[in-house]
Amino acid sequence: MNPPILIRMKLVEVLRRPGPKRLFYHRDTDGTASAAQLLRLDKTFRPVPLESANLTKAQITELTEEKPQAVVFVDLPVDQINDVLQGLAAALPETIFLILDHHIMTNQLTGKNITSWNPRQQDPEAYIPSSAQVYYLLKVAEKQTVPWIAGIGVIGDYGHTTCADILDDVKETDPQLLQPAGELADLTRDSAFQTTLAFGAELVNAAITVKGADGTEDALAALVTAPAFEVFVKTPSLRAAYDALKRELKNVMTAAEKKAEINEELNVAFYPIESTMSLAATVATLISEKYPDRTILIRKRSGNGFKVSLRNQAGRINVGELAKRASIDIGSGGGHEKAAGAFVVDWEEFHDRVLAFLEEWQR
Ligand SMILES: [Mn+2]
Repeated sequence: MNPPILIRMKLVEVLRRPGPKRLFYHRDTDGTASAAQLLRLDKTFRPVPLESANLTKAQITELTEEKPQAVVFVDLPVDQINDVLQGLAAALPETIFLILDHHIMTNQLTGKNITSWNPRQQDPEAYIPSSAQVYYLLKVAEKQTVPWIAGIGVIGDYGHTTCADILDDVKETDPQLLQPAGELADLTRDSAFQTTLAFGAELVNAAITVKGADGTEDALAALVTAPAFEVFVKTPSLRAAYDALKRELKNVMTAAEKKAEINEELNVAFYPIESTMSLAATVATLISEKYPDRTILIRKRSGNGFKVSLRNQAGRINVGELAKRASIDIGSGGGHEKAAGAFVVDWEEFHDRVLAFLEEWQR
C-alpha cells in the first residue's frame, strides 16, 4: 500500500514542528498501536485517548488556549464532528490538523489547515486499520518503523488478511512472533490469531477492557518504551489485566450459558450478561465462534436500557440490518453484516421484533 504523497509530506511537516502537539487516539488496540508508533518518533505529542470522535467542551477550550503546533487524530471518525473541527481549525489558523482514519465516512474533511486520509476515499471497500496507515506513512517517509507494533494494531482490528504485508514485515524482523503462542494465547480466537504477536494484541485489549482509560495509557506507555516485543509482553500491569479479564470472562460465559434462551427453529440465542467490564462484544464473538451458524445476541444493562451485541459468524443473517431495523423508535443499532450492536430502552420489544424478522427472513 502506497499512502498519498501529500499525506506523507504533511506528516513529515508535523514531525518537524517543535511542539506542543496533541495526539487524539481511539481507545482500542488499533488506536493505541497507531499512537504508539507516532510517539516513539516524537515525544512532543501529548496523547489523549478518546472513546469516540467527540471532544468535550473542556478539551476544545484547552486546545484553543494552548494553540498547539499540530493536532493529530488517529483511528477516530472525526468527519462525524466536522462542524467542531471546522470551528477549531478557524480558531487556530496556525495549527496543522491531520486526521488518519479508516472508519466509514459520512463527511469529506476539507479546510486550509486540515489534511485527512481515509483509505476508503480511494477504495470504498478498503480495510486498512489506522495502525497500518501510520506504518505505511512512516515506512515511505524513511523513518524507523516497528512492524510488531503495527502488527498488534492490525490484529486488534481484524485486518490481518487485508494488511498481510505488515505481518510479512514482522516475519522478517521478528519471525518468532508468528509462531503459535501455545498456552499463552488461550484467549485468542481463530487460528489466525493464535500467534505470539496476537497475544500482544490481547494484552493491549485486556488493559483497555479491564482498566479503561488508565489501562489504555498503561498499554500505550509499554508500547512506546519497550525496546522489543519480548520486553513489552512482560509488563506487569498488562499481565495482571489479562489474568483479570480471563477470570471475568470465564465467570460471565458460564453464567450466560446457564441463562441462555435458545430458539432452535429460528437458530437464534439470547444471552444476558452481567459484568462491570465492557465485555459484551468479546463474549458475543467467543459464543458466535462456537456456533458460527447461529444468530447470537448478548445483552447487558446500561443506563436506562440495554446494550446489545449481535453476531452471525457464517453471514447467514445480516445482523447489521437486523440491529438497525429491530431498534427503530426504541433506540439505535447497526454495524457490519456479521457483527453489529444496538442500544435499546425496551428489551422485550426488541427481542420480539428480532424473532419476527428472523421468521420473516426464513420464509
Ligand atoms: Mn481502527
